Amino acid sequence: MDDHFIINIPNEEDENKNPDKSTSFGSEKTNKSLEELLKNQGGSNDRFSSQSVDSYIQQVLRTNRILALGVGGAGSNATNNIMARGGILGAITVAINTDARHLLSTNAEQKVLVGRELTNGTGAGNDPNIGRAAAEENEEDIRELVRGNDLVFVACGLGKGTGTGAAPFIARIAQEEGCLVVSVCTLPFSSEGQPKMETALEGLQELNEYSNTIIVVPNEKLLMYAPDFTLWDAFKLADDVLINAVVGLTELIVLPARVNVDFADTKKILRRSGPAVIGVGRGKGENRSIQAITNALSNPLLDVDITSSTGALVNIKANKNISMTEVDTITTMITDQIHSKAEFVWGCNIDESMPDDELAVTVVIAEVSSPYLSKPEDISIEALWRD
Ligand SMILES: Nc1nc2c(ncn2[C@@H]2O[C@H](COP(=O)(O)OP(=O)(O)OP(=O)(O)O)[C@@H](O)[C@H]2O)c(=O)[nH]1
Ligand SMILES: [Mg+2]
Repeated sequence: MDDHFIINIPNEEDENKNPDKSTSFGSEKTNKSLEELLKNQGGSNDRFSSQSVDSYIQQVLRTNRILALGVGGAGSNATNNIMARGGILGAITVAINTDARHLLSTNAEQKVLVGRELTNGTGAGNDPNIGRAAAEENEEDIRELVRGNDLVFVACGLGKGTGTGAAPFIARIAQEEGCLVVSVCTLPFSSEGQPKMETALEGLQELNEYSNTIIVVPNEKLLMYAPDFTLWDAFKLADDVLINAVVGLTELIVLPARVNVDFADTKKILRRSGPAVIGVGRGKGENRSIQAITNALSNPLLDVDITSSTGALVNIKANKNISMTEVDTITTMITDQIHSKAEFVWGCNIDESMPDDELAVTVVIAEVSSPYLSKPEDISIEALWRD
């Protein structure tokens, strides 16, 4: 995945547009304050703090004004996994949690401990009301964090306290601050019990309300996909989907393209409210275009009906040898499947580092119908887990 990342040198104008926030939310200083908190719970009155992780990378990240927020335990783990792959050059990762111990072990570039007064750094204890109240306690910090960003990803696992309660509140604040909000969330395994799924579905409705676009990853589907996986492997697979959504969309915006999908195009599609799917696929050899788009569209985790979609974005990445016929094959395979009047934007990155015979496709299909976002009274949890 490394070849997906590029470095943009920020210019002065961009610098001014997005002042350095590393002094407020940087990981290193936050870690120190978390350590103090854990040593002496409630003792110090330090707020979350800051330090630059790497000034050059921070500059790069500031240029694009994209934040990837991981909320709660699962969300923070997703930011860890992003960092383990080298981060996303184009977005800043931020972990937000009520759980000080977990936050301390997180490698996100910035961190925010929320609800310190309320929970004293001990987590939201499965209660979304505590999660929401914790985020409310730090409303001004959250506003400061998101202000001036164009696009904010909100990633979380729904079903417990912090992610379920705090993520919708954070999404609302980001929208109020004028950011485009794309949420990516998981739903619990059936083995976690029906009450968790009920909590998750309530949180999902609320999160959807404050997100321009929402991508739902149903954990239970992972087991159908890979029944012999350990829990750890299954979580990692869900994390991959979360990460692909964040990285894939960031790339669509920040990679320089021969035929450019710019942020305005992306916004036009993502501004629509509702569930979306994102697929990433690669192809090799003679049929690389068909292979790449088939792989991108056939991820079993992205379990929704796309025929009613009214907007799609596709970004194609290949070496200079890509032909017009290949572009046509890819775009036609998408437009054939979505609504005939759908708005459709495609772009093409010429990437010299791609092997000659390979091609990669990222596709975002907006406004799809999702069974998880039906009216609550029409949802049967058993059917969702069974089907
Ligand atoms: N993909 C993925 N899902 C996870 C992971 N950890 C937990 N989950 C899922 O996310 C849901 C919420 O768990 P957490 O994120 O740990 O909960 P939280 O938001 O921190 O809430 P509290 O701990 O109650 O404050 C769980 O019910 C699981 O379904 C993870 O590492 N990866
Ligand atoms: Mg937690």
